[in-house]
Amino acid sequence: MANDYNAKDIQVLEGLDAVRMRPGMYIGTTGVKGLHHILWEIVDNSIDEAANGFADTIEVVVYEDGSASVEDNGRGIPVDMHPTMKISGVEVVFTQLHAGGKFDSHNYAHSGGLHGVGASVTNALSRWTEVTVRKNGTTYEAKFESKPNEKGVVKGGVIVEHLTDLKQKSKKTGTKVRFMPDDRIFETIRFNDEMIIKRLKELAFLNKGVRITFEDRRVGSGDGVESGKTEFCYTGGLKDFALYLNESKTPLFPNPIYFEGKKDNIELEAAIQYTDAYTESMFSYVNNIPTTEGGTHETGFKMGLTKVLNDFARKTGLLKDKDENLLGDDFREGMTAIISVKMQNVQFEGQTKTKLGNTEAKFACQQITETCLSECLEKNKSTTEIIIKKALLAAKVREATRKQKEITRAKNSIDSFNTIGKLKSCSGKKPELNELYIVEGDSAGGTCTQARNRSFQAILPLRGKPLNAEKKRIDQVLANEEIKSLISALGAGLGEDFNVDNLKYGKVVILSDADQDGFHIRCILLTFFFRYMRELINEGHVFIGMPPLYKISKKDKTLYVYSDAELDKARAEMGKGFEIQRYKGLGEMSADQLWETTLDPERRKMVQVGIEDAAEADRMVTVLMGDVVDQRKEYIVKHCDFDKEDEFIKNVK
Ligand code: TTJ
Repeated sequence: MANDYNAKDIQVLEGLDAVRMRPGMYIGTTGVKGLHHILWEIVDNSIDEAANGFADTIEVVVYEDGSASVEDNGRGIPVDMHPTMKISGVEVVFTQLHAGGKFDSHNYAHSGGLHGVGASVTNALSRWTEVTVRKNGTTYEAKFESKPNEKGVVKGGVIVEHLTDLKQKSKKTGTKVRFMPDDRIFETIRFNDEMIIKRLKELAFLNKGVRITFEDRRVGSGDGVESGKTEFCYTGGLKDFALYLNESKTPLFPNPIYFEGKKDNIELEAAIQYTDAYTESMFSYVNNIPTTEGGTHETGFKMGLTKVLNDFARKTGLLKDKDENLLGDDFREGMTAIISVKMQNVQFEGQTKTKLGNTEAKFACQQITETCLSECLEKNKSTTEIIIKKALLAAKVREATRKQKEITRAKNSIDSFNTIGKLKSCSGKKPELNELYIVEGDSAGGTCTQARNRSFQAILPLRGKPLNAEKKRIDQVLANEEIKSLISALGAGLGEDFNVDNLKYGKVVILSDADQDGFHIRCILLTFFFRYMRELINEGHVFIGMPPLYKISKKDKTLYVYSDAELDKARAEMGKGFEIQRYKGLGEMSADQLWETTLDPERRKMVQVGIEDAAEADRMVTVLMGDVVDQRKEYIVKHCDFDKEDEFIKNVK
């Protein structure tokens, strides 16, 4: 029983020095991501308490000194003595690795996967940690510090003040933890408002009714977020999440479908809304962790959805006896769906360990979806009809485009890739070492072809603009010559059929001019990859080539400058008497210069494209590439900071 939980239930496994020795093993990196990871470790505990119905408010604060705190109004961490360790429950939680009760399945229904290394990891990697617990009508406090011992070795998270009863009467209950990340461990200890807000908002969607607040008390924090308190609380949970994701799309019905159910100790919660879009936007979570690569829960949900909708289509006569069942793809065109699964013993697989592997989740999610979704659809006949009619149309188009696809596929297999369109192929036989440069225009393409190293660099010049995939259905996308040559050059198929294993190039580099047109082409290509070849981005194959903006030269010295922010630095470095040349386009460079500055792996600069947050990226692509102009303007004004680009521009070998 959850209420009998006390200090003796907390399992003990390991000491904290291991964490300081190898932080990467516990939090992945000591960069900005790792810094936030130790905050999420703390937040997760409060979320668990809320998910179990014992807390409804979580407050996160970043202070002037750079420390952060998390406070909830739950039952408070146990304060009684641990029977064998002779320290309080609080001290066990913060000084023993893996302690926290989360790993003891009878107390908490769910255990974290990626997170869930425990609050002790946060303590180990902090300069100091202060814990305040309110319960039993009083207030308790404990303090920990990381500092050098007699031998000069820094010991992490050492108890400096045992849990003490402050004898402050309090009717409230709850836990507050404030910690100062250790700058001897992390590359940066500056918390990022934008990252925190993004995750807290997501957690608020995933845990309906929980009020989560954030306050940055640093002066002029300048993270692009206005100061003051931000509050998230969504009584609709995933339903509100779906509405949020579809804000700049056109929904086909106002009220998202929502259901939750449980089977074999696996809980599934789902929200579904359809829009007039042509692509599918599906997001899944397991124990509040995003599963970007999908997995068994998604598969089960999709199978259930397809089955239920096909059954309804037959029952209502929209599908006749002679007709074949519609495909899952047909039912998912224009679908925005979020599913959230809570379960134990999660196993993550895949390239980035964000794919659920548990086979039992497939069956459970399929069953729950079949039962609950058919109930929802039964109650909302008009919504059901809208969905099925949209799917019927999608199937019709699919049939019509099948031929088109076949042509593309045939082209893929017949043409050896040095004869496709305008592609200037390379001679290397190892795809992973080969690079495809997508270049704007025939003239720049020609210079690149002269400049490149033929053994591993292929050039694909694009004539004019490729098509904006956001505004078109797949058949129209496929009819576009530029896109067709791109698909066949990459050789890995498209959409559902995309298979990254068949990719002919390890790096796909977009090389366009640093002007309006060039940016537009870059956006169009990224949108296409995002909608139809997402794995290409997820697995890190996509890069943006960075030709220099300026050449600064003196008699004996030449500097190439890749951003406006860098220009002042370069000027200072040159001293007096230099010449600046601004490159307006790739076409202005000679083949030699292009090789030196942009193509040579030893010297070139590129930006690797990644997707941090697929849900947010989806919204953003719709805002930026879709039809609603006002929203786009607002977004660009709010979010564009071109100086920031600098930190992403790196040499990539
Ligand atoms: C466990 O069962 C007895 C009553 O308290 C339960 C518990 O530990 N609740 C709890 C822990 N609520 N909040 C926390 C918590 C909050 C923060 C901010 C940090 C940590 C490590 C735990």
